[in-house]
Amino acid sequence: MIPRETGLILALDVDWDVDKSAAFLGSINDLIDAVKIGWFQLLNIGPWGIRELVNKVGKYFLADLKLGDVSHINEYVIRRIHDLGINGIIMHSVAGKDNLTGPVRVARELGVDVYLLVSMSSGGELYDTYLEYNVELGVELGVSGFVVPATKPNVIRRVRSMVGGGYQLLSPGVGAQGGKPGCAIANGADFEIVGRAILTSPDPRRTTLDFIDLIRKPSC
Ligand code: O7M
Repeated sequence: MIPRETGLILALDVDWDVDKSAAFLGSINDLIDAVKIGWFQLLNIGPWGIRELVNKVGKYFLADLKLGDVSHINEYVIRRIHDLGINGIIMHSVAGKDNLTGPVRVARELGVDVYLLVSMSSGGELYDTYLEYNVELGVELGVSGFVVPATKPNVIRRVRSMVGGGYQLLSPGVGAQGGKPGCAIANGADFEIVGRAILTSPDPRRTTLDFIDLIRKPSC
């Protein structure tokens, strides 16, 4: 599980090198609970760059690969993610039970948290049609939590009411995509995921502090 202090996860969607990323994270390290990395890092600094970044920063790292392949490929990716020192991974629930059961078990054995994507901040109409099925599947598999969009507060409320308090709900779509800071948490999320609103700010630390202020007194 992601240790919760501020309730804020940074989506590090940047093509920066390791040193620039580490310096940026150092400037807001005390304000965020986790760093979400993904294709930007994989395609720009590569696995060994990611490993170096993880070692330098000393924070909870979440790999957002939206993994959704067949079982043996998913398992391979999870093992490699674990080798890089990453703590959690995001998987697509639409991959279905047969493709998720083994990988979630492997992740649990390795101590890697799995967060299941069950709805998307834009589009994702098939996801929303099968929301209940996917959430029940995640509970049955024993995932750590779910990704639920800040742009769809009713979905956050529905998922929270289904799973109770034992699962972490991570909510992207805050800021640049229109989600109001604090609103996802007011509706039942544990963490709000923010990328561009912080990354493109002229004063990222100030902006991060502003987000935290709003998250601390959650409202819509
Ligand atoms: O704050 P932004 O809009 O700059 O970035 C949003 C981040 O959240 C970005 O990293 C996306 O990949 C991610 N995200 C969504 O925007 N929408 C979704 O439905 C799901 C995610 C996500 O985090 O999935 C795990």
